[in-house]
Amino acid sequence: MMHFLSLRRNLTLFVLLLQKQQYAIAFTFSPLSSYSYRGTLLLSSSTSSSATTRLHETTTSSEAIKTTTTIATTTTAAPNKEIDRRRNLAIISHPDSGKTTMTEKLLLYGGALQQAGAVRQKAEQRSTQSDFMEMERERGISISSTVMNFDYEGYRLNILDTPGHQDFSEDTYRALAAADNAIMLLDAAKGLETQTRKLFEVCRLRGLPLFTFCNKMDRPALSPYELMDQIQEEFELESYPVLWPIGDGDRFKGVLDRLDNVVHLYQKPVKRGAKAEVIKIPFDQTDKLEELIDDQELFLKLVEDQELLNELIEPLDMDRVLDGEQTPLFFGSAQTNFGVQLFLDKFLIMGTKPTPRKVTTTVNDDNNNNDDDNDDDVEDSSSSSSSRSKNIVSPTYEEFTGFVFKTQANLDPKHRDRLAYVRVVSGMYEKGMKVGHSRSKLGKKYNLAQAQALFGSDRSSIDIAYPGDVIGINNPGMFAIGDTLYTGNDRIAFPGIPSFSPEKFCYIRSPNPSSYKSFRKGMDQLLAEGAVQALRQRNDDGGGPLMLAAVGALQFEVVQARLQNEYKVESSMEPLGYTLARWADGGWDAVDQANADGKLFGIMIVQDRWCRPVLLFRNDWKASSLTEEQKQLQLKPWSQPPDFEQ
Ligand SMILES: Nc1nc2c(ncn2[C@@H]2O[C@H](COP(=O)(O)OP(=O)(O)OP(=O)(O)O)[C@@H](O)[C@H]2O)c(=O)[nH]1
Ligand SMILES: [Mg+2]
Repeated sequence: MMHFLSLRRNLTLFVLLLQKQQYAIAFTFSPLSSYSYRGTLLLSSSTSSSATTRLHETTTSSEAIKTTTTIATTTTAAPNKEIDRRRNLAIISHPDSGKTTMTEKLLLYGGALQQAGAVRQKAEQRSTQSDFMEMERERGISISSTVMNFDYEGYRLNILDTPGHQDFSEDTYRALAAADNAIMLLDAAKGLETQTRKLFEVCRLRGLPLFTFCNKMDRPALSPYELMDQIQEEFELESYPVLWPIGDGDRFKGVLDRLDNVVHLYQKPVKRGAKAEVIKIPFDQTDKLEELIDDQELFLKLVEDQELLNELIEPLDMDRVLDGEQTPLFFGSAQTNFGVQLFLDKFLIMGTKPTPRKVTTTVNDDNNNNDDDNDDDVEDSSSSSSSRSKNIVSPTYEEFTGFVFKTQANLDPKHRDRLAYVRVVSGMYEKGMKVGHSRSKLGKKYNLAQAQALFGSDRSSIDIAYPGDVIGINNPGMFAIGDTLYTGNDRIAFPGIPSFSPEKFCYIRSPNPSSYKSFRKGMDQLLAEGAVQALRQRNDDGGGPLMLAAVGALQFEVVQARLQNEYKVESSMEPLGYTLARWADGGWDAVDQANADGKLFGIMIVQDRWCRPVLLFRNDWKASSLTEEQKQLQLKPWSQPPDFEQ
């Protein structure tokens, strides 16, 4: 109970922070094919224009955004056709709902894999592309988010498979920062679960259009109506069933595609990891359909359901999907491949292309600060050449901009390299380009010698990348989560990616002095990745005991396992009885004063990596009363790295 409450609290804090950052919620649509439903044109190019009109409204509704500056550039914008064909998708859910399995099947149907691997492998079966860490394979859970880029049917997809476990929520939230669309997987037997609820809140705050896939229909499932009710009641989100299931468990026969009015009946794949055999039949060929379904009860139920849904369900309206009022709903079974390809094909058409992003800071590198008097209003950031306002960067902005949302070492243990995952927001990445860095001194440039397309732990070199892409770049150490990279004269910073407030604390030591150097190297790397946070005693410049802080205890286990596997060092941990951290934004003077007044009795005073004061508490009550009584401490539950290097 305690744990649940503290997780709720953590989420609430995160939500507040997101609200504070006011992420841009603005979308663009590419022209869509015209599905019709009961005479209503649902996904037509008129949807496209209304979506862009709304973008205009969004961008001009805020005073801050009204003032814009068009800047002279020498570089070229990304071609519209490249932006239009990009789709990226984060897969989220409660643990074990099948995200990694779904990702693997999307790769299979997307033609990126010949044979799908399994999360828990049986003899001779290959493992999945996204769970490649040793600990992930051993435990059958995802620990870290993974990116997979591939081309399919003329589209370029970037899929982000995220961990479901609450202890790794920070990593999942970072991946969501890089996504333009999200798919929420539900275990059809369980419906909405704790972690689904939390992740849904984050998607809503980030304004991500949400697709829903009820998975594991090959097992006994809740009724589809009940699943729709849960989504409606808890999320105030109306579902539009795009695929409707025919039976469940052993009697799961297939799905009705309600947009095309075609039934897809599946056979289990003969070969492990291969695609499923499918028979397609138009819904109105009733005699044939009845014969093929070969189950009188299921056939009659399907006919009844189809009529009922057509009568009761509002038409699919992509504007409402963008507004978080409606979710396209799918049913299937990732493990047996049912419904996966249908989802993929529909998503390419319905998903949004790369969206504009809000900028929190811009500084002109030439000290030629932008003059608001010269400003022009943004017309339509998606198509106009004036594609950067002071506060919004559109994919069509001429300069390259992107942000780091994840860093990871030892993706390839042989090379021991460090990679920063960059989401490209605008312009083009070109091999060897020089970029500015949001936290570095003005005018300092870094050479991006070689970027990589990512495919789990596999990589391939690329010379060019476009908005929407997630690329890996070599990280000599200075690129951290939340950093912005850019070309052009204006220094740009996208909103930082906040850390969570830690609730577990321990000391970590190297028991073996001879391996201390490797221990230190491994720890430095894992801290740079944000696998855990580090705290130290005040004024400790690195020689004293190292304290780790995490959202969940599993993060500590991952640190120990990775030190062992990747750096070959033992480590010992000593848990600490603190349960809450507060950053004292009032600074050291305020902390010293409160301490001198005897107000910090029983509270541990430490510093974070930027030497800022942090107080550790044993209970919520003490933290709340101190926050109230000692306002000059300005206690805050999270840390945000400073925007620019001091
Ligand atoms: N019966 C059935 N099992 C499935 C299906 N999809 C996934 N599974 C199984 O469910 C278990 C969890 O699947 P994963 O793909 O690892 O789930 P996940 O959501 O990625 O889990 P985490 O990343 O750890 O949160 C595995 O044993 C899968 O084989 C399905 O459609 N039907
Ligand atoms: Mg997984």
